[in-house]
Amino acid sequence: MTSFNLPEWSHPHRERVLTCLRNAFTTEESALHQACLYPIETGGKRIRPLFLCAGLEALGVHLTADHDAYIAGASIELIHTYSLVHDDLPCMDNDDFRRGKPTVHKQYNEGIAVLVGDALLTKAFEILTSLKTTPAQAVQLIQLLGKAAGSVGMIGGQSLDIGFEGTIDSIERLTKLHRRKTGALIAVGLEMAAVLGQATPTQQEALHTFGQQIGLAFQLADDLLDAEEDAQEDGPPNFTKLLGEEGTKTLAEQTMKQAIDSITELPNPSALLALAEFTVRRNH
Ligand code: GRG
Repeated sequence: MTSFNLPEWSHPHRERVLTCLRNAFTTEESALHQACLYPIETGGKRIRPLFLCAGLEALGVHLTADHDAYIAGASIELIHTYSLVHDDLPCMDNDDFRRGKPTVHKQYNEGIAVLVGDALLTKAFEILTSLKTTPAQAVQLIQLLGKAAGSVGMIGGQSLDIGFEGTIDSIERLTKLHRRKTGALIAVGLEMAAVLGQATPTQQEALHTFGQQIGLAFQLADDLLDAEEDAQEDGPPNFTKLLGEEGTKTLAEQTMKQAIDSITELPNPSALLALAEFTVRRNH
């Protein structure tokens, strides 16, 4: 276990990302913007932007308060937030509460929840056009986010999850599902860090491997947290149903170790290592 103080390290990064998220919806006062701020203000771990920040630090980049990392991190968090808003809708998971508060369609109504999700999604790409980086790098980031959020990323994973591509009856198919549904949006932070931090090809490869493995490890840990609840459901299989709790725990630790092993040679990997451990051993 590392002695790195993750809460202390995270605090300023989370605050700066939150400022970018708020700025995105305070340009004009409207009822819709108020509704968009509702799921933003209910919090969450902001782990996806934190991976981006830690990835940049791993490359030796010092993050000043106005660094592009925060807008790029906010763009990932906007996609994540929209996915939760839409996933909670009655036509998907039909959840009444998220983070201890009424879901957006309960607080407002279903139509507004669809619009809030759409507005968060489109805002993610809009804010990426305001980066200080070169246009070529901005285009690269937009492309990475589009791929991670879309049909070969998060949405592709959701399509597998709701059974649109056939039954999920093996570890291979379940792994593919989660690499897309959950992993892609975590991995993209590391890919963005490589672009913003002008990583060498070797460093790019290290961050890519780390992102792939930690994205999967995040979902393995999530399945373990949900194991009790899921055991009673008839829903689609998950890792604990296919591998058992001990098997899932072992795979999560192995996957985390593969992630960690890939980045130890980077100039300053401490925050990334601490985030990797938190990802797998968290209790929320
Ligand atoms: C667009 C409808 C639609 C679905 C896309 C990502 C997704 C598919 C749905 C969201 C629901 C879900 C259970 C996703 C799995 C990933 C996951 C564990 C999300 C929770 O992420 P955390 O733990 O949440 O980072 P916080 O609350 O901390 O932000």
